[in-house]
Amino acid sequence: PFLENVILHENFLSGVYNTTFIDQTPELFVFPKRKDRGTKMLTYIGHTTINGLDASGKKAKPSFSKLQIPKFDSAEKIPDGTKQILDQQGPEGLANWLKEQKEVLLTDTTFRDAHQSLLATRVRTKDLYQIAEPTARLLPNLFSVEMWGGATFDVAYRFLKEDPWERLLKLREKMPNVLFQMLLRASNAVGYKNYPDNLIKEFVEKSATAGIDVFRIFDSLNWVEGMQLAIESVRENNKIAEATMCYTGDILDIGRSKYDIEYYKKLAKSLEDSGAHILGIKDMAGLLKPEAAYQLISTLKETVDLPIHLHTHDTSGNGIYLYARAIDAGVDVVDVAAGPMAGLTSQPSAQTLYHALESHSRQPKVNVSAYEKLSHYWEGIRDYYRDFESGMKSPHTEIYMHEMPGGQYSNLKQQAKAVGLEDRWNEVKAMFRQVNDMFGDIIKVTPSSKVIGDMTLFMVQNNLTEDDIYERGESIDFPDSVIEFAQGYIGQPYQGFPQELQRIILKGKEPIKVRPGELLDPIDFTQLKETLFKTLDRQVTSFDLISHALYPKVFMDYNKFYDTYGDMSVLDTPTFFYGMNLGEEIEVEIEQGKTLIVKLVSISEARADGTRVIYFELNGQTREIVVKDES
Ligand code: 3PY
Ligand code: ZN
Repeated sequence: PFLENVILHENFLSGVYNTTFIDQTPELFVFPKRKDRGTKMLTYIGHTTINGLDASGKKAKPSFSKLQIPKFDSAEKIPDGTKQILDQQGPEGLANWLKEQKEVLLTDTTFRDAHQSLLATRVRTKDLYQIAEPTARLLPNLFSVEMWGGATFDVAYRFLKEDPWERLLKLREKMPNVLFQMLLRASNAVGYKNYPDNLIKEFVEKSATAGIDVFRIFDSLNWVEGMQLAIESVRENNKIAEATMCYTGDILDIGRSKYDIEYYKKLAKSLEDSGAHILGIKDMAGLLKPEAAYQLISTLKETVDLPIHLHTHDTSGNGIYLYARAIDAGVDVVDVAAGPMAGLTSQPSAQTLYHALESHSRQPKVNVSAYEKLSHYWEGIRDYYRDFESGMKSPHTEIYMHEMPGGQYSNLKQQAKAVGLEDRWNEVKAMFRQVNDMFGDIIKVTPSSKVIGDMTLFMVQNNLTEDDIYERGESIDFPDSVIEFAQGYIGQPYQGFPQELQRIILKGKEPIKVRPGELLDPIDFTQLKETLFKTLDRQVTSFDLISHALYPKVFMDYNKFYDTYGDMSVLDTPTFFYGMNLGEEIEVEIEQGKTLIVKLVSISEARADGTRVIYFELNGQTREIVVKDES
């Protein structure tokens, strides 16, 4: 600290120093004390109390009802489930078992896609952890729990200030019986761009070690070449490769022939040939209509010899009906969420589907009253995250026109608002579809959906029409993601790029034709480990290395937060988001058996330098924390 004090001192920085500098500058010998855990935590609570989360402005902490966690006898053994079948029979054995089941099976997405699509991915590990064991005990007949991947990885670091690997490890411990499933964006892993091959392999291997069993692998352009490496890596780890096709368009619309039933048949066949154990169908926007679901599943059942797993979003309100038709056609597994976390941009409700299939021969074997018990818990949790709701209140059938994925709708709306286009949202939706058509009608899912979204906002904001792009395109600077897409850096679209538009966007740059991963230098993990060890000044795990390789800045920012405040995943969610109210007392279990009692006693007026003093009691002892009021 002495050297740091010297080189950061303003006189030293401005060159005003000589041999008397040290004698005359006693503050060089004042070293910041390493703060203890309690002080760090109070600093976070104080900061959030005064400034709100991310300096978003202080909001009073609402009062929430007590969470309803189902009780169970912990001495009783957790019933076996699909995880034991995989462990005993391997992925092929599991796939065969699946094909033999008469009833349809369920994947519960409450821990991942449901909150990604309804609550901007904000549900914290603590809230998942405390319901994990009750879920394992009450729903042992699930096919799988989708609980990782997609946007949950970066959002955990970025906004929740927690480690996604820890989430996986902790949940695995509490749910030893049901398969854990993740969403893997093939060569984009859990990111928004292509990564080097060795990073993808390493990511798959470590995810498998940490507890993932089923990898739902998709490519954002349905480009099978871009998925092969991920499929092979999953197979090498003896886990389940659910190779997935993304559904777009409408096979019932004969006027729109690009993605017809033949397209999906060929795609299914090549996914089977690539080594899939399960065929996934990912209807990320909820465009699959009931009759289309029936035709698609019946046809694919005849085309491939794989179990079929269907995923949809209930945005239009047609989710249950399309599942019912898919179930008639023989689909093996469908994705649902617990009632309070279902519907609209999320998955259809598990309980609704159960009741809809009353006296149907394929009604799922789940305990519906157990689902209701778990739903009491989720009702409370959803309320915790009320600030992250999208505002969609009723079924949204316009989805069939604009085709935005469930997870993107609220996001793009926020982005539009941020650039002053809130009142032009209807125009934005229409433009989204128009841009899709200009780009040759592409598959839209992370990250290709982001390309369309970026171009849409760019055009609406700059009042550009399609004609403007062709007439004045040479002088237009397109968004980076659009240029990267036209260069082939997120893969090759089916039937290629529209050439004229590609030429205008690239302005002489050469597009690539190969897999981007082939061109990227491998990550040097040994070197990275040394560098990180030095900068973080702690032991570096292989999970840290992967996270840094995927998201260098996000990962380093998270570590900085951790150094300043410590592990804030221990706080209850209302305190994490809102801080504390005056006079309030909370308990924080900072490690097993070690609980701190925190009371917020008083807050001073802002002082001349804009700071406030906050008086807490920590286990009965007064503590003062100084926080800058950023309002
Ligand atoms: C993701 O990639 O995160 C998705 O959920 C895409 O639908
Ligand atoms: Zn989804």
